[in-house]
Amino acid sequence: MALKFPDTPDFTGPLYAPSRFEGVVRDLEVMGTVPAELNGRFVQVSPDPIYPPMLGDDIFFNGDGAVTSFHFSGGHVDIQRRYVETERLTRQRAARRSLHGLYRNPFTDDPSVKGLNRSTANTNIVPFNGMLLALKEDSLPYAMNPATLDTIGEWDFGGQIGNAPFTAHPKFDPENGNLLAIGYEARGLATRDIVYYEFSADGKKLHEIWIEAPYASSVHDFAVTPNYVIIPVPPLTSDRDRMEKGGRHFEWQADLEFQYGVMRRDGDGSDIRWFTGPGCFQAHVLNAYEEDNAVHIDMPSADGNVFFFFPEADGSAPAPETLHFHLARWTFDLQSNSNIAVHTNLLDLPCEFPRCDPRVSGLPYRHAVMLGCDMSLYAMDRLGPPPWQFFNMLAHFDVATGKYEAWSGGDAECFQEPTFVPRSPDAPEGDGFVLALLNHLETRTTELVILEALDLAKGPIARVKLPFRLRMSLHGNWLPEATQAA
Ligand code: V55
Ligand code: FE
Repeated sequence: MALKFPDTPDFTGPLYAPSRFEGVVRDLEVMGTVPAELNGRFVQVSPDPIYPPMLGDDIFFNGDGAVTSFHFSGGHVDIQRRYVETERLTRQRAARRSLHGLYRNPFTDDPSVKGLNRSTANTNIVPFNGMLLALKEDSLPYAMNPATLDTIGEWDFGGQIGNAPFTAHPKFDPENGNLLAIGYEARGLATRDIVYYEFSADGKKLHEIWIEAPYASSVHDFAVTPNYVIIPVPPLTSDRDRMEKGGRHFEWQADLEFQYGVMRRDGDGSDIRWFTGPGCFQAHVLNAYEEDNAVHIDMPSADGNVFFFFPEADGSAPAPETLHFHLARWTFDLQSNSNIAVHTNLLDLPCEFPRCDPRVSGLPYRHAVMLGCDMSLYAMDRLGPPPWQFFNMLAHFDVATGKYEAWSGGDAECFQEPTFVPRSPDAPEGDGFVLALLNHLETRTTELVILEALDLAKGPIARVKLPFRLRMSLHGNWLPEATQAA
């Protein structure tokens, strides 16, 4: 029987051809020196389809979650890769084929998986209370063992929450390690309901707030400051009727404004205020903080729909190379009666996958690490147009001075999301290391590069060579040794 992935951009080439393997390699090759301070695990997750798509083609966001874990100890690095054993994957393995249809459209699934958990657990993986939580924003988390990557199972916090979807971008309160999360479409497909939760570091639910967004849309990320929760609602809407007719989960609606909900973190949601800004595209939050009677949120922003696979109703989407990106700050003045989100352009350069020092999450901050893109450094003549989500710069941005410093991995290379690791628990903000996967497009190989966050231009202090290529991934995190389960 033939088993073949499609010859489409989402399944071919040096960045998107599926990797699909699981395994362990001890003592990876290292060029340079892995800093002795790095003891722990760098864990990240990639959508990596295990079977060809049931409907002939599919989007990157619909692949099965494959977790890659780099274990650092005493300058040595081991790697382990395993799939999250979701219900979806278990069913596929038994049938030896894909059983799910369109991205987040259960009406297009094979009848044999009707009503089962659809999570791919493919978007982010975070440490929590001795476990890893593998996250997809349409479902509850899947818990995994951080040391073995064994899947423990769907995680509803020991029955403390219902079955509502759980964000792939939870936050940690740097004050106490509390886990802060939202779920959207929280009362069913395409509902406007959003739930906010706060859990203690040892797993007890401390607070729960329910609100309704102005419209049902993709709330991919959010922010929490000491007193406020900020919920960005983009003009990327969902519609149950469309799904029932076999259509897409999300559709870009160019006529809508961007909405930002701001509510007290200790309240019941009745105080929520909706601020509006121009209908731009924003997915990820760099950071947010309070200043006097205002709240700021900093987000990479584009002037049109980046997700061309969720086009407008007429099927249109701008060509990716025509979009203009910048780092936006949106300010919400809580004293004023105005509901306008006030815009500041922090950095007029393309950027995505932004990270701050986790110790200043929700607090005034200075240092940002992110990916950038400089097409003039890319060998277009040799390689042709770049793959989607092509970022060839690893960048540090000083929010206080506006200084931007970046390292290019080469003219045929691109990065996956960077992670910042503080040099030590009490090192100054921003003082530490940046870890990022670097894909070599021409040789189809992958390295993990390690740089000094405050001297990126110097290039890697260590390159960890992988004896295989890793597919493009989404998000990951650093787990210091001390936080790990026995
Ligand atoms: C994103 C990714 C997703 C998803 C929704 O990067 C939004 C944004 C990997 O899946 O389901
Ligand atoms: Fe994301």
